[in-house]
Amino acid sequence: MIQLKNFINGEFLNPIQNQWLDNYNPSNGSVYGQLPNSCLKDVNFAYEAAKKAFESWSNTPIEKRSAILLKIASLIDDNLDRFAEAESKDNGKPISVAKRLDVPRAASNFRFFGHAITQFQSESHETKSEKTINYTLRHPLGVVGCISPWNLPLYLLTWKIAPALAAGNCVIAKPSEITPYTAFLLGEICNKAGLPKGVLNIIHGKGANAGQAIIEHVHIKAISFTGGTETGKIIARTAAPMFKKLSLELGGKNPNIIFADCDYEKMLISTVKSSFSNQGQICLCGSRIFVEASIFDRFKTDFIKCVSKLIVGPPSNKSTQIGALVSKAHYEKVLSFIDRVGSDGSKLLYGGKRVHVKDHEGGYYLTPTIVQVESNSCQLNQEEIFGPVVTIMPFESESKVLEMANDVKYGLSATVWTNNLKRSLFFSEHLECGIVWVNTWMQRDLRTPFGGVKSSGLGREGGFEILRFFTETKNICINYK
Ligand code: TXE
Repeated sequence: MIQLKNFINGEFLNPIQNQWLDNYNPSNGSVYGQLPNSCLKDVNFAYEAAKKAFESWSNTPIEKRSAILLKIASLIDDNLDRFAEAESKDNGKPISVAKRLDVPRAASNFRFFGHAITQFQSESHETKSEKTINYTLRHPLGVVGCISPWNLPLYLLTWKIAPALAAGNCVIAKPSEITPYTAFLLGEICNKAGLPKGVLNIIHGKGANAGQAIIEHVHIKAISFTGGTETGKIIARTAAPMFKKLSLELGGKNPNIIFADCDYEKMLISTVKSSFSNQGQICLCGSRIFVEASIFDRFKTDFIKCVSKLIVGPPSNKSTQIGALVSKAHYEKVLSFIDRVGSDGSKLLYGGKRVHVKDHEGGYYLTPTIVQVESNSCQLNQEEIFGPVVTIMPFESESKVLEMANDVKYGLSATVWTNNLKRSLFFSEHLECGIVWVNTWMQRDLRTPFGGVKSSGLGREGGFEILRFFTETKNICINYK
């Protein structure tokens, strides 16, 4: 049994009330470890450590802060296999995905913000006629909270922690209780890299206890959160009256719009990825596929053919392309959506079945699933399933597909496949979302703003946007007449 601990003030500690949660391996449904079920007392203890560390960390020269972040990045690289194995075991994702995507990206997050902070500037504005010069200072906020989900555990945790630390803040982080393992390993790396004690504190436990204690803490100045929209609402309700800064990256129900004039082969390969990568458990997955009517039948045949070749299997197998879903509860949620197929005119085209994997009988495996729907207003098109389930439907006109793409409460990302420049510019302008990909999917440049509109969230992460979020702006006006 692996027993994880909280990381507070550079030390690995048991939860104060000595309460523990089981940690499950979704590839076979077994309990393989325990994690702290932390409470308000643990959060308060972490806050005291963070508060004490703040004075020194916020005054540490940028070059030194940057060097420590770069060191963390290279230590993550050095421990690629260890991190990837932990991530795959905890989350059920194929080990190949953890090695290729999750862990390298966690290292990139630290590397990127280690460099970005050295280039982060403030502005000055001179008004000659008035003889004034204004300049802007950007101070770190103090102690901030970072709360992350289970789908890309280390990747999303570090996407928040790295900029917060780079900007000179101290952090209390809470990874998802469903996937805590790599966050635990990160503590050790931070000590090795020379991150001073108390600058980063990692608390494990349930959202309703440890998470809620972080968002309710009067002196925690900002909350950066990625997770479900319903949790986002709770966080907003709690933190907004306290005037905390909030960055919320929530759910998505992203359209993937395919026009007949696209580069067909490229689109097909990418659409398989955008539908089923990470078992469809990425907020950016294109779960509503709209196909121009003239190529709908051809697409349907080819898409089913490609998807049927995807290998569902144990995450530890190198050849596995679709691993296990993250937890029993999530598996059941996804299955409940599949159970509704047919009730509203929708038709199961492929998959929709539990997969029994030899020697992993208790695991949460599902065939990638394709459903043809009649209307965009059906539940399958309106609710976030967050699993390996996509819908497809044909469209006749640009105006109709744009209307359907936008007719959903979410607005995170969209993909458009076309070789018509005017059309791609038109859709890029009119799609209601924070990110549009034209003729590609999930190509990420860490300098770009990342986030959504409507129920997909509030604020932007990435690049200088998140460094602005993690700093307080003060303007100074000097009259030099
Ligand atoms: O996420 P939660 P869940 C979507 C997806 C999924 C649904 C629910 O549709 O089915 O959300 O997933 C912490 N105060 N996404 O329930 O609960 C929690 O401990 C403070 C989309 O697993 O939102 C965890 O660390 N924190 C998404 C984190 O919030 C609280 C990724 C996320 O968990 C809290 C994951 C509280 N009151 C799920 N309650 C994306 N946008 O990528 C929970 N938490």
